[in-house]
Amino acid sequence: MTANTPTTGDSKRSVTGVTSVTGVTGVTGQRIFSGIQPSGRLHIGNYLGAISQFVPLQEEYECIFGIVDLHAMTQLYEKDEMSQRITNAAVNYLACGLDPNKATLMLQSGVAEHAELAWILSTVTPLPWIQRVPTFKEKARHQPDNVNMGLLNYPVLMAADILIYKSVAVPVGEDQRPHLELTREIARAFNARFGSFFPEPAEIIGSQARVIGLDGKNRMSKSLDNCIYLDDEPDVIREKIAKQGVTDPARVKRTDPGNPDICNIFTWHKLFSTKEEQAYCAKECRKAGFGCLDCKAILIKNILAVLEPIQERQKELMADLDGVKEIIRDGTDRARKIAQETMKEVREITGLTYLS
Ligand code: AQP
Repeated sequence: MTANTPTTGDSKRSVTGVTSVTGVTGVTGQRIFSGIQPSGRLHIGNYLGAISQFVPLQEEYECIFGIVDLHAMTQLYEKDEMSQRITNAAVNYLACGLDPNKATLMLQSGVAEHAELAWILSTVTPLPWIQRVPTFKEKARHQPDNVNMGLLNYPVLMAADILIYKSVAVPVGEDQRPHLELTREIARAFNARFGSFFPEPAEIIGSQARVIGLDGKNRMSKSLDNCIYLDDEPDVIREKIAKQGVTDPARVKRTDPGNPDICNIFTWHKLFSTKEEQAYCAKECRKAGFGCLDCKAILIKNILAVLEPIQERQKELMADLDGVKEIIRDGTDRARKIAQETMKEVREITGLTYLS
């Protein structure tokens, strides 16, 4: 992505293992689901790794994009914060280009069938499959005082989010790959036990599937203090990048030549700057022709250029929060109808029909 192209275009997106999805245009009935948990404000990792992929997909597929608040409950939060976070996710989905006339934007807790299907899927999921998921181990490490059953069940609920819409593919960042693999395994286990029913969803992994945070080592993540948020003010972004943005650790003095290959700021240049700017920064860095702050100034300009139209749109949406809520309510109602149809079938094929 360069400063002039605020979304990842088709040419940059590489689609993994989904021949039925790549290059197919105007196909109806091919449904895609993806979600973002409102566990904090959305950041440029969520944008580059997920939302920027969603925007072109809504032109070709029947897309359902969720704000998956039940997932966010696996972390501690203040009750009054949840609505604010849901608003932030909804506003950012829309500000980044999701069109409610093309895609369905829904709230997970508004469709109770997600949790119902998750329970049924958990009964065909062997415990060792869940215990080996790397994200569970990572989360347990990050929140040792709150290793709850929800964390363990997270991938099963995610499988339900996807399968309840019989989705054929799921656009996600790299960290979600093990969850998608598990979703396919769970679909296979269900189909093996009750007969062929769920499609095995493919993953759509973009070219910017793992954006590293300001700390230069961890994936940018809401629960780590290493994010540029989509609604950070320009001055905040300038200060964060200037003060917290980790560069080549071996470049101590302005006169030391640097190595862009091990500099996270240079990794970000690859996401936001033109090829010419990248070449210029690499050259000046290697010969100590300029300092890290000069290099960062070019990056800051480009990040701000990408965020400017998004932030303008955020302001318009924030001025009409009733309108935003209506969009989510409509989308949730639409999603619920599909989910209820699926659950009716699931109840039939699993024998849960005694009262019907
Ligand atoms: N750093 C990232 N680079 C690329 N893609 C990313 N995604 C998240 N972080 C990055 C993708 O964004 C989508 C929504 O993710 P999520 O918010 O539901 O959950 P997450 O992956 O756990 O994101 P966070 O920020 O790390 O949240 P916390 O800290 O609450 O766990 C997914 O497609 C994800 O791949």
